[in-house]
Amino acid sequence: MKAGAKQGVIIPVYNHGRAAGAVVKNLCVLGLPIIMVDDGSDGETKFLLENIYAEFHLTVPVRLEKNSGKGRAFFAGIEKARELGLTHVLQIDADGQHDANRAAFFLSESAAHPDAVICSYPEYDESAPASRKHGRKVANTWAKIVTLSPDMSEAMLGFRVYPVEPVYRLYQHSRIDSRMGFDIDILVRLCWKNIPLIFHPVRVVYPADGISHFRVVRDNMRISWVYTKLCCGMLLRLPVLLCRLVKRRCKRRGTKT
Ligand SMILES: Nc1nc2c(ncn2[C@@H]2O[C@H](COP(=O)(O)OP(=O)(O)OP(=O)(O)O)[C@@H](O)[C@H]2O)c(=O)[nH]1
Ligand SMILES: [Mg+2]
Repeated sequence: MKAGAKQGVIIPVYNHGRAAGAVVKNLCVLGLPIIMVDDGSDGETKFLLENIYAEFHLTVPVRLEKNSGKGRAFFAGIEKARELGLTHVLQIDADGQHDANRAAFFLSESAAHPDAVICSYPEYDESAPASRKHGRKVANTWAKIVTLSPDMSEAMLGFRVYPVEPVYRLYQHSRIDSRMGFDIDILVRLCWKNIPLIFHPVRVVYPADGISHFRVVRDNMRISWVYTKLCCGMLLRLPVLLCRLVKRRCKRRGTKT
């Protein structure tokens, strides 16, 4: 890791108290601070989280009294990360769907490429619902369009390592979606800022007893609204994005513009 780099983890938690314990346990081997943002969860999760905080001393609790959405919860985690002096954070869901064993590799990639966001794309098993797989394809096609970046292979999966400062600055200047459109919105905007994105696979499972808060109609409408705004943003940035695309193509062909 580069001198001065300090890594940690952010877990936004909304009513995933039962699954969160195993996630934290798996991450403890990293020996890093684990910021857990309780996004106004119910009494049961609140109680289970108290037990987790007592058992795992690397956890750093943050509580939002009112449920505010994953994006808002993540930003509360970023504010705490800055307070702790962290420079890079791994974002991982609390529901145990992401393979936490990949965390060490993603963090080592971040240490090797500290300016980049280390992003993931999912490797599903048969437990993944077809509707979610299909929805993801559509969303990712739009992500390529609004960034004009063929490299933008996956915009929805919230298993990533972010450099803290660029993300914090982005929140100061942009209105990033506070709910289910958050993972897309933040990545597209970081890509617009020319922050490098590096993608690696991560296994994603959908356990039969898993709790998902994703509501197909409501959240797909939300995501469509986020993309509508991002399309407008893309049109405003079109000259810059086109220049970048041409430069990248030329570089790949080994010619100079
Ligand atoms: N949905 C939702 N999740 C939140 C919220 N606040 C924090 N989270 C956390 O964000 C993560 C993703 O939530 P999920 O409900 O699993 O949504 P998802 O992973 O996009 O949807 P699935 O693919 O169906 O599991 C989990 O760690 C939640 O606990 C919130 O207000 N709504
Ligand atoms: Mg989930």
